[in-house]
Amino acid sequence: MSQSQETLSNLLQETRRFAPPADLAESANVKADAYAEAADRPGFWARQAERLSWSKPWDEVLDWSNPPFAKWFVGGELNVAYNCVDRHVEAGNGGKVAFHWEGEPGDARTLTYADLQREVSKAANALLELGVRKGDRVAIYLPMIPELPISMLACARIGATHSVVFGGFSADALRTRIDDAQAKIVITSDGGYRRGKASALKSTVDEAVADTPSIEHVLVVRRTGQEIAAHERDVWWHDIVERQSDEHAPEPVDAEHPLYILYTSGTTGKPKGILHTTGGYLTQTAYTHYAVFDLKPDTDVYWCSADIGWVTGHSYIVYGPLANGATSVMYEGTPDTPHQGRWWEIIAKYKVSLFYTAPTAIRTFMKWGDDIPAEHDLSSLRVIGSVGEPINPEAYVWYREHIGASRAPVVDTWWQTETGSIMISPLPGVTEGKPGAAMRPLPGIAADVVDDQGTPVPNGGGGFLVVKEPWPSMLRTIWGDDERYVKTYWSRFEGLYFAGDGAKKDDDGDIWLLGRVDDVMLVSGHNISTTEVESALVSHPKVAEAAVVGATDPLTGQAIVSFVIPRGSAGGDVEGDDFLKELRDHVAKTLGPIAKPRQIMIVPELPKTRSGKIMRRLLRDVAENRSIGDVSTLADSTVMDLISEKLPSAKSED
Ligand code: 6R9
Repeated sequence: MSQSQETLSNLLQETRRFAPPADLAESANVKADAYAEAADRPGFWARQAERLSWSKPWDEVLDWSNPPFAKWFVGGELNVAYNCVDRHVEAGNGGKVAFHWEGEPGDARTLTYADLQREVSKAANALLELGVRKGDRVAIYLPMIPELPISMLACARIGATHSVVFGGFSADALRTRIDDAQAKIVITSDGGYRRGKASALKSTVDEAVADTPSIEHVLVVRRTGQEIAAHERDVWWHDIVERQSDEHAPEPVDAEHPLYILYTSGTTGKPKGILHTTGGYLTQTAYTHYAVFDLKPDTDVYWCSADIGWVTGHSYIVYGPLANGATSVMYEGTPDTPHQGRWWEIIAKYKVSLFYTAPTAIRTFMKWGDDIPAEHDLSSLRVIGSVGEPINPEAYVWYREHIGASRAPVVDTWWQTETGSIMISPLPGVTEGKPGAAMRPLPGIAADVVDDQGTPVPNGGGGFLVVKEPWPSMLRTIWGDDERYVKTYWSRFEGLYFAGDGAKKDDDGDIWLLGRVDDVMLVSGHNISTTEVESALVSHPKVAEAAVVGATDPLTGQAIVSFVIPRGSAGGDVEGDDFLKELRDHVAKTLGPIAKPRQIMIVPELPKTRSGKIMRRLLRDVAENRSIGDVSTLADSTVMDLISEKLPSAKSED
């Protein structure tokens, strides 16, 4: 973090506005009065908790007597699987589709709510037979197949706490997570399909559990049929789950019972096991999914393209949509298998109306070209969302035009693994959208932008994004480490949750996210956000993606170094001096001379985490001519070689 007392400079001016379509505004689930209705926050959340079925009502909405350790819906009892599955069957919706599942090779499965009830019950009975009990931890290391949500719900059904580990993580990463949570079993599969090939998972689990004393069994789903090494601790899913009774009475648990642990790597050090509990988490995921996507459960088809291994998948593929009785699409594979129009083909096939994806995917589609989505019928889409990184205004406008037919509102949703659900977002039937802005805290959420001293910045100012009041789906602690929880999130500013992100308020008081504060650059005494410079670069018609870092500079303290991927359609000489000068001038014109990059490197790819976030730390190593640091969390470890090969094309201003 920079040492400057100055807050973030507010450089980007964006004047485009997009009002909600009249029919959507008219019939929206949540209207403008929601903000005023939520002025009494606990009262508001108590009303939202009525969306769920409680087996025992709560006595108190919020206990905040021991901050930052919150208890929501104190004394209440419920079961998450009952709320996500059984109650919809009991209401007569057993025949309704919960998941249209699409495998990468082209196979498909349809699971109704009644199917889900039977499958989850059988899996719950199997877990019990394997000795899993309420309060035990279960590690889940599966590809995007139906057994993944089924396993999560089976855990919730018996009161076990799941820890889903993304299927792309290494044996080492899996082992540390199993050890930290002391998981009793791990659920995996022989393999999964990615980029047209069957890739192994079970062998990674074998390697991980060779040295994890807490693991008693490995439960294995057969997905690809590939060979696996057999061990005594292994149990095939089809052997044990299939012979179970398809009836199981869901076990009510306390509102604060641990639902899951999800590890987030943070920037350095040991991964943090973010703990989410039951009643508050399900209340806020259900409410936000209903409000932000304007879900009409009887007519909408919803698709979130995230992997369930990340929090977005937990909250907006599994828990929020199922609590709301939604019909969802779930897709196993990559967007370009077997061709670059696969996602749009899926949207047309299932007539998806609500779609949720990430800026990294949107920018990739921009790079591949407008003609690809244009070949598919996307007219069913009515709300399209974004999450994971700041969405550059140009990517927002492209998404709106080429995917949303210049009609569907874009909802840019800001939140974190730690917040559990969406915190800042437009409401699609209310908000006049601004490209690049997450806009306002949702009803019931108190977030603000503060300066170094924790004082709210005025409109037009930039600083640190904080949350000022507890919220129902907040993390409760870091698993096994209360002290680290307090230190990491609640000690930078007295009494405030600090999220690690920089943000600004525009002249209307709307919030724009500016990236992680660790990435902020200090140039000639000005704090400049990487996001704004990246957005300026992406606004050039020949640029598809850009990443920006600050590199030590004798003259200015730090200087701006950028890495640019040209659009597929760019044409001409995109490596030559003229083009680089054109880009530098474009940034100077858009943001002012202070933001002009010292150096621009044209690269074929950017280093990203497996959830698609740009890893600026590695680019800083390149920019400062250091040897490149830890690349173990990169999605594709060869990317740094591609970038290093390109280095001779780096041009600097003389
Ligand atoms: C849900 C998720 C959290 C971090 C967060 C921020 C960035 C997420 C964003 C966004 C700008 C948005 N982030 N959504 N930045 N605008 N709409 O991504 O969780 O993986 O824990 O990442 O992602 O930096 O702090 P997680």
